[in-house]
Amino acid sequence: MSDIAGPAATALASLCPDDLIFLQALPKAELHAHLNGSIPIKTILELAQQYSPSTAAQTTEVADTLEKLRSGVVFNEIDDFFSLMPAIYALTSTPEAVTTVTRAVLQSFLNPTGDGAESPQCTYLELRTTPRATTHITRERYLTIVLDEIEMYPAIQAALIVSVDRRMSDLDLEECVSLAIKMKNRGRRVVGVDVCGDPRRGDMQSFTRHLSRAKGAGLGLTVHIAECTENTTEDSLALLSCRPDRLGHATFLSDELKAVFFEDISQHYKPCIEICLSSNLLGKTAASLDAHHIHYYLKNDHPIVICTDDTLPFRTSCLGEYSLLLAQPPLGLGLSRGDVARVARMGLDAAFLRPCD
Ligand code: 6MZ
Repeated sequence: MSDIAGPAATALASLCPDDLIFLQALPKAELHAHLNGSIPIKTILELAQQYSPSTAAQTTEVADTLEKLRSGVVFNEIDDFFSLMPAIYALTSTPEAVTTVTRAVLQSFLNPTGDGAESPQCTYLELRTTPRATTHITRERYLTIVLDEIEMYPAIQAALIVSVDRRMSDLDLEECVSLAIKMKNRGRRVVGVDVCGDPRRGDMQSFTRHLSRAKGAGLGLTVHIAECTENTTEDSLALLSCRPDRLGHATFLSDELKAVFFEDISQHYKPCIEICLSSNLLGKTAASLDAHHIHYYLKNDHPIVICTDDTLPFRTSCLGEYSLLLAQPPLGLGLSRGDVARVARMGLDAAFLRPCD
């Protein structure tokens, strides 16, 4: 079996063989996966062997991060996640490394898993990444490299979402959104824009004109929203004012906002919610499966899609996340196979590039 651990692995291990076969055969869309958070551990360790750090501090940071990733990161606060990124970025800053990680991530999602099943983790992948300029590459080159790898797969299998980070300046946002639009207009497989990054940072009001421009250019829009308790109503309102097609997490979206936006049928607004169960459980934004906001969306027949977020630190897989739906409580939600199939269908329907278009 693949190298997953934690709640997803426990749920997976509890399934009977028939349930496992059912889940493996189920067509699934992975619509919320961050490229640099989804690097297979084997690949990141290989990159570390070729890495020549420029300072002693960098050597220590990379070694510490790799040790955490190897043994299982303990998440007590949000910084336990975001502090992993500098070392991962240090290892993935050259064009060659970007090619290597993109290829490895695509293979891990789209090629047969090698666990005895012929099926890949998912049938369709919208991979997202933040265009990153380093001393070795420009943002445009970064995106070109990622797209070159994505486009090795048929359009029905893989596409790119360009992420912008909540910490970005107006100028950086302008550049990233322009690049996304330019690539799309050139026929490259960019299908959407995402807002991600440390949820405690940034002024989302100043993002809206950029996000609206992306939407106006025909790109899908998804935003991380109400991911932590520090996110204010104003923050969520600014993001919702752009009417994103999908919402990432939406963990702490207030009942009031849900009622105004989703339950008022005159709004005609049902953005698909990207649900990342292991990420929320391990990151401690959800106290338990029982307390998870997925219940609200299931009860209200609101579209959701089941996603992995960052398979590297959260040590999960698409199969693992779907196991959390099917496994009996307390290991999983105990949904029926019919309901799990219905959830998977909702995910496929929420893709920016409809796999069956
Ligand atoms: C917010 C997240 C995230 O873009 O370099 N990222 N942003 N919440 C999350 N939940 C845990 N997980 C990942 O991938 C890494 C970047 O994705 C965002 C962060 O900005 C992180 O730096 P890329 O491919």
